[in-house]
Amino acid sequence: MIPTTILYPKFSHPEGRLILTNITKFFKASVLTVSLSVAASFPSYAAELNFDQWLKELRIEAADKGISASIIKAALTDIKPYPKAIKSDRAQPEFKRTFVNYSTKRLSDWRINTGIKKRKQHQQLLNKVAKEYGVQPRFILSFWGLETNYGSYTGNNDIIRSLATLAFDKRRAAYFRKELFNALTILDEGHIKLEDMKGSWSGAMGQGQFMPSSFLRFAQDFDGDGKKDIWHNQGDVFASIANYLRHFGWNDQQTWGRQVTLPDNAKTWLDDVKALKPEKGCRALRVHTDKLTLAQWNDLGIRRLNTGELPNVDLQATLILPDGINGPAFLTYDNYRTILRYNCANSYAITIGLLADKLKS
Ligand SMILES: [Ca+2]
Repeated sequence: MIPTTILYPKFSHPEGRLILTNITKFFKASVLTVSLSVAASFPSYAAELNFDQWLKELRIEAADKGISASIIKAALTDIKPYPKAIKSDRAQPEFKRTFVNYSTKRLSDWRINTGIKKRKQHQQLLNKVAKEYGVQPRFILSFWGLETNYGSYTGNNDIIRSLATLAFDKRRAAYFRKELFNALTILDEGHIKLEDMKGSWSGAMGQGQFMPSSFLRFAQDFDGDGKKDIWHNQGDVFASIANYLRHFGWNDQQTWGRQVTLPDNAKTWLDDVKALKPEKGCRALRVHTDKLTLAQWNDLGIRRLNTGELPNVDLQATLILPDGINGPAFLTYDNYRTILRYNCANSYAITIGLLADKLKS
């Protein structure tokens, strides 16, 4: 069975939530502004006619942008909108489930055991990438495992067709139009063949689920064959994930955070440590506390899961209670912020950390 995480891989890129929010808004708005028959049977015949006209204009703009004629002809002719790209947002498990449900499902025995096998299988390559980019192998494995089940499911949607559908759709047209041109640039540079350029319905591609803009900024050609092949080449996949994390400040001398236990009196001081001025950045941080040192957390009675005192190291951490005060508690370090750059969701980021812990050699 395919886990839900890969049925909805749009969350696996940084802009995912924003896209969802906007598409959700679109659907809410569409009930009021578009006739029900059109909304239910998108694309309508009229919409298809409009789409063809729109595509024609897009081809002209692509040529203006310097995309080669052969790519324009191959990629932007005879395509139809993808109803799936619009429909796929309708059921979103991450909004309905608690952190514990989300995380338990993803931290399956299969995912952990496969991760351990993959770590052994790719040990040399992982170590090489880890050294060059400064990201521990277990974190590269964790993103790979959570995003695409270690590359075994990267999405079967034609990227150009998906992006064209979403660029044609009014709601986030500008964003997806840019991503569409980015995708054409990737084709033009010869990294992947058109027929192999597959991914999520929202345009996230390859084993690390990069949006085209992320590809152009961060994808790596680790094996030096001239192609950044994040679909098939293991070195390119690992290096691209690591390069993304490095760019957003990963520190391989630290971990992500840890699960902790709260003292019985936590309720009495929780309000005092609530973030008055939440950190800038993704909104998942708004539900974290202020940053305190581990020594300060220790003084407040926070302990490791095994009830021992917190490590005596000079680190700052925020506390996050993803399911409230009666659920699990986590202290998170700077690398946690980097994980959120991949996908701005606490459930996701904590699960990445917990899976990485399980994949430690
Ligand atoms: Ca390569």
